[in-house]
Amino acid sequence: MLTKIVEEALNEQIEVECQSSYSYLAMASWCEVKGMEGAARFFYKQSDEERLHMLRLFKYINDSGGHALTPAPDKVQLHFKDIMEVVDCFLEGEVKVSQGINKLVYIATQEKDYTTLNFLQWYVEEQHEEETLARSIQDKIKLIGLEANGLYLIDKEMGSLSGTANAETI
Ligand code: OFO
Repeated sequence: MLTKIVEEALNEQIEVECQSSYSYLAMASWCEVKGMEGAARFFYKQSDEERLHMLRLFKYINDSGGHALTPAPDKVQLHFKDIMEVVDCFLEGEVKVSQGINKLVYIATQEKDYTTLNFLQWYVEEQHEEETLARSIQDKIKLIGLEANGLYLIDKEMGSLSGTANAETI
């Protein structure tokens, strides 16, 4: 059984994951219209994953006697200067999600809710992987540069990342 405090905190995280899903959808669309099909595939997949992270929280809250609340996302950034800005925003988004997860872990600890703490471990690991991924893409873009050939390589690289990542289910 969840305490009200934990339930509210989990619902706040639903909002964060939902917001990420919409942000990445906008990034995917921007990449697609710029002809970067590989990067678009990458962000469509990231967007889907964030939705699954949100649904995982829905299921957990409802199965634990709480009520998962469907969020209304805020407006997201639709236009970007270049692919570097997109990836910078991606990393920023992941850092924000990690902060939310860390806050949740803190609250669950304060509330002595060990079941929720256990549930959150998956998110802790996931966030570590996602931040690492975003930083590695940032590093590669810096290395390759944004000239014509560079853009082609970055797109190819990001497309291959979307193909190799594990499929997730809730
Ligand atoms: Fe769910 O935010 Fe990253 O993966």
